[in-house]
Amino acid sequence: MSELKELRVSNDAMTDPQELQRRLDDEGYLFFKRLVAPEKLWELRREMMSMIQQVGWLVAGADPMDGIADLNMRYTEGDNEYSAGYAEVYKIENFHRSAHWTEYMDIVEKMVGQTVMPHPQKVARIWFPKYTEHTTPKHQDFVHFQGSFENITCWAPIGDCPIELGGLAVIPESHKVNRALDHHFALGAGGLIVHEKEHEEINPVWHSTDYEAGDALFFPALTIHQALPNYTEDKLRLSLDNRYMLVGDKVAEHMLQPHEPSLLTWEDIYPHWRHDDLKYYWKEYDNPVVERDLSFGDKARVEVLELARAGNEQAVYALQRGARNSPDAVEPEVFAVLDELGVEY
Ligand SMILES: O=C(O)CCC(=O)C(=O)O
Ligand SMILES: [Fe+2]
Repeated sequence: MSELKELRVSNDAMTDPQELQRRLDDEGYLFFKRLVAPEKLWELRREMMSMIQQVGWLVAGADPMDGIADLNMRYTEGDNEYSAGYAEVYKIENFHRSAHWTEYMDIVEKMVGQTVMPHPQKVARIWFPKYTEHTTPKHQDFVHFQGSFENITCWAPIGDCPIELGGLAVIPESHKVNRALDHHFALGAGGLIVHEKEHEEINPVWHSTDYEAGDALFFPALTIHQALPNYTEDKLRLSLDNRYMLVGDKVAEHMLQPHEPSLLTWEDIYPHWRHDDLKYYWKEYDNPVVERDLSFGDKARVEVLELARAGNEQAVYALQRGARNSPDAVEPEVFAVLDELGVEY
């Protein structure tokens, strides 16, 4: 990325819903400094990082708040080892509850001018340093989370997140393409990348910032964004990315389930909670559930095979990882290509 510009801060418009709606329509994102009291994020960080230390991903004996990664353990979504650790973090009640904090809910309601609710599926990202080829690639959230273009993503670091720790970057106004764009295979989280330069109507100027605890970035489902690489020597990046939907709007079936890399069901999660109010809270709402559109992933699965055959290293790695981690779920062709290439798995 050649140059990063600063995100525009919208705290000045926080009490002016019409201005928020205008900026969201016009710029395709809203960014707030200290939307939530930092202490709330620090408390959540202590709980989540302590669990991350317990699963062995942080240096033993160090203060968990510092998030110092054990560099022998570098995992990402798609690795079984990632799933094992993520599952423990995913059971934390306060992590799920944070998406329901009134600070987030109120501001989303103001920016869309309607009643909203968080998707049942909550997402945390635990990003290892020196693992930059797995960074979340450029994409539109619609290809993953689907349901409705009206969904709003909230990305928030759990702690401070300076540029080098790998926060989120967006292309302002990219939502104006007004459609889900073609995405291609990529190695990073989510596995799908969009090439913004293929679309003349997009001005590919990336914006980000040195995030601080309590800051929050919001954007609709079509805004192109990516994570920046975690270039730190040894620090884990910990962040929330949750999605809000209009009450009564469509929701894709998979968003009613826990985030897939956790490999958990709600029945695995709920026994670890102290309160009942958020268990199956969405069942009180009458949101039409729509089938998941598998075409985005299917297209990338064809592409990755072609790329691997042509010797693309990232594609070969992706196939190898699939064959190793979920041998029962991958197509026979994956094994055929790996065998053809003489690659072990
Ligand atoms: O945090 C990341 O690495 C990815 C976040 C993202 O794509 C999102 O918030 O939608
Ligand atoms: Fe995203």
